[in-house]
Amino acid sequence: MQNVLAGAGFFASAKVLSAQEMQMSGDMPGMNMKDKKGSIHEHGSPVLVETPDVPNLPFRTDGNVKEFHLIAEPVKQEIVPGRTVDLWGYNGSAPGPTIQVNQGDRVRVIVDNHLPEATSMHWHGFEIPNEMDGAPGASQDPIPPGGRFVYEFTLHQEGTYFYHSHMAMQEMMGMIGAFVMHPKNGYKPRVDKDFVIILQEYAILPNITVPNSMNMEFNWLTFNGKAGPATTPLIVRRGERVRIRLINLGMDHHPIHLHGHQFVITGTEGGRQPESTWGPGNTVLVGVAQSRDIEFVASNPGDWMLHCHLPHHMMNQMSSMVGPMSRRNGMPAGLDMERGMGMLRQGGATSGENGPSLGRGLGVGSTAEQTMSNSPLKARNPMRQQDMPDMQRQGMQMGKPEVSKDANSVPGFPQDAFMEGPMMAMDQMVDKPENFGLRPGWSGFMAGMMTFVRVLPQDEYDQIMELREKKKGNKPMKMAMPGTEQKHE
Ligand SMILES: [Cu+2]
Repeated sequence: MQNVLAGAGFFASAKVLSAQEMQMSGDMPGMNMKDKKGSIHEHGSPVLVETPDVPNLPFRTDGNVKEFHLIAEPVKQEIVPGRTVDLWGYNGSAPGPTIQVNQGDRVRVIVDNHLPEATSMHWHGFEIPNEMDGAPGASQDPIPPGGRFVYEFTLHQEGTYFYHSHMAMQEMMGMIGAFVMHPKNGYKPRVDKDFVIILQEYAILPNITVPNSMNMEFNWLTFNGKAGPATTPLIVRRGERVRIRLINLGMDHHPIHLHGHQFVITGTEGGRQPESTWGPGNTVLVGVAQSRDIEFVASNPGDWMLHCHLPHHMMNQMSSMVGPMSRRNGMPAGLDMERGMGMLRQGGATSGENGPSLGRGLGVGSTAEQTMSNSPLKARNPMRQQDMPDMQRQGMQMGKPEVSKDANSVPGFPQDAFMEGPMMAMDQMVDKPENFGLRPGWSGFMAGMMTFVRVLPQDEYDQIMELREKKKGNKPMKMAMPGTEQKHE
């Protein structure tokens, strides 16, 4: 099992290091437990964590030091099929690659800055010497564009930590990555599967690829840099014990909810929590700058949703109602999306026209919504017939409009941001081994911070693992490192 977990992303970010540098030593966390007397049976060997859609960062060994190399750089990232955006991240990925070490390790991280502006790397929650803290101005000079800073420290902690740029606006461009410290003595009870999910949010207008890091309303919500249905489900065998490590860096707190199971919160951004604090739940609030480890026994077979429960975080490209309506009867069309959301289309954020207007509750953003009566409306054909073949050619599955005949007489219909017309699914466009066997049309109902925990019987589990191996053989880069194709060549 460990090989499967270690394989997928691990060699993928090799691009970062040159061939000689890529000395893949055998002492990855979890692996070296084996040659220590009795530790496997006593404590259970820790499983490597898997960060779906994000690679692991390889290291080289220099004496007793594990040396990692991170490059802060602009990243092209496809968050759903057809929506590639310009983020900033590390080594071609936003969030950056996951670092895994063992408690007690001496670690060196070389940080190169390939951004057009200064950056700094903060090791969130690490108990390390002050000069290694990465607080710009306080503990070091910012790393200039083209510059490098070498961090080195010994880690006595264990748990789910992370690294991030300590420039506030860069955090909102994607600059975070997971940093897992495996405990010297394995946690009890041991888990069979261990996942990391990083929660992020972006404000990106249609036809624009750059997040507005100043905006306070977010219309793209991601798990590991992907929005549903492009997120990759967590695949587990029925009966396995599962840990999911949730990390949040953004402007919002996210209540993450799991269907079909109760879990316990076993860790925070401060490491493992005593078992006496564990109580059952199914929703965990992951606040900004926090991490939460949850654990459960996957005893209930099926495809279970795991998602943020803020309603607006279960949507993609959310926008206020704009433009001409397909249903209207004396109803104003409202203003354009930018003004509705308080976002800028042209000019700098500090320009005369825009400056005072940006942000939640300020200026035009708070006044653009027109009052509209939800009075009875007249229905029109919700989808122009001539548009349908084109969308189908792109892999969209068009269903039947699910609107009742008397919809217009029901107060409250249609709702703001309601996508009128049939649900659109894109099962084929997001096809991957982990989605194999999902209910046809499933993708039409997944958006934003949503994925599945798929609790599978042995045979279905094996089938997906086989497909995964096959796919890895075909095009490992694509699967392990989204966005790099565009970036590095
Ligand atoms: Cu949320």
